[in-house]
Amino acid sequence: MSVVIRVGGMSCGHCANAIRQAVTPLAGVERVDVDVASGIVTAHGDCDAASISAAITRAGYTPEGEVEPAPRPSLPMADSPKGHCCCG
Ligand SMILES: [Cu+2]
Repeated sequence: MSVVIRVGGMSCGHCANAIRQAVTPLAGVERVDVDVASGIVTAHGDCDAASISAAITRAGYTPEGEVEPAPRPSLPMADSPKGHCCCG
């Protein structure tokens, strides 16, 4: 069982690390994948979307809702989104 959440505000590897560190300690989470390019955070394990969203919010990012854990087409690299970034 995985939880896949779209997250706004991520723009670099530091953002990915911040989210990974926020979500990994949660109960039931075994592994966290962060895809900055497509703005997708996947938490693997027996975990729930609400607590993961809360942790993402605490880390300073914006959970934008759960998405289906389906394989996705590779997206072209978008311009770096403006907005929150831990490293400016
Ligand atoms: Cu960043």
